[in-house]
Amino acid sequence: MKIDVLTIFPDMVKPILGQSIVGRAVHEKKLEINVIDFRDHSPNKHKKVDDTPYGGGAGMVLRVEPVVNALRAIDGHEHAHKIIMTPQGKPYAQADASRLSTHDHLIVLCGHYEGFDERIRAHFDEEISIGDYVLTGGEVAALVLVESTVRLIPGILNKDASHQDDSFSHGLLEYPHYTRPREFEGERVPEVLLSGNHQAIETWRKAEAVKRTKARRPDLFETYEKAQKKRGK
Ligand code: 6GU
Repeated sequence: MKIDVLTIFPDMVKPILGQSIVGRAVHEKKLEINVIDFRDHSPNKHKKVDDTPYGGGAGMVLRVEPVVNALRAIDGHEHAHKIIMTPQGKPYAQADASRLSTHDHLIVLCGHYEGFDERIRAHFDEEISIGDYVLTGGEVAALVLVESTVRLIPGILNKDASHQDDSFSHGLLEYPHYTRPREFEGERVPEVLLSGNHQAIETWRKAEAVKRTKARRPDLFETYEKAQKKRGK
């Protein structure tokens, strides 16, 4: 997969993408990430990318030319899936990460300022928000999108199966995990996990996942139950 991130703050995203699973995937050439400063594509001699809004009002608006020029300079941009990060976008969820992980080429625009010129929208395929709160720009949101998407590409995680158990992938939160020591300050690891009985362990983990989801995320639990009923369980 190739991902191009369009931003005016490349240093907000570059160092993060060099770390951990994403960094390793890039290093192993399983993934190509380019961080593009679209300020370099401003037609303005001062490289300005924003301007005051027509009709007046507070704040600045991102101009259309730097963004569209930067977009057109990307190799293969015609066939790429193009996304704008904005609080006005579709609320992001695991199913979106899964869907995006199947694309060969993503282009991700980080929005900024009070807003962007409305004519930018027509050049992109979808708009995504990572939640109902306001960030100063789309950079952190783009990192969320990239990290959650990249880890789902086959061959990127250590074990191919390690995201099969993820919270959300089956509609349940994950079961509790334990490692050594067996006892810490009087708190013991549940006996069943030491039993070596794989059937009993699986049953316990499933029950704990259900209990935890019911308590913490009744919204997810309701969706899960409905899906189970539909499947005749
Ligand atoms: Cl994608 N951008 C900004 N600026 N704020 C957000 C967001 C995106 N998602 C949630 N809040």
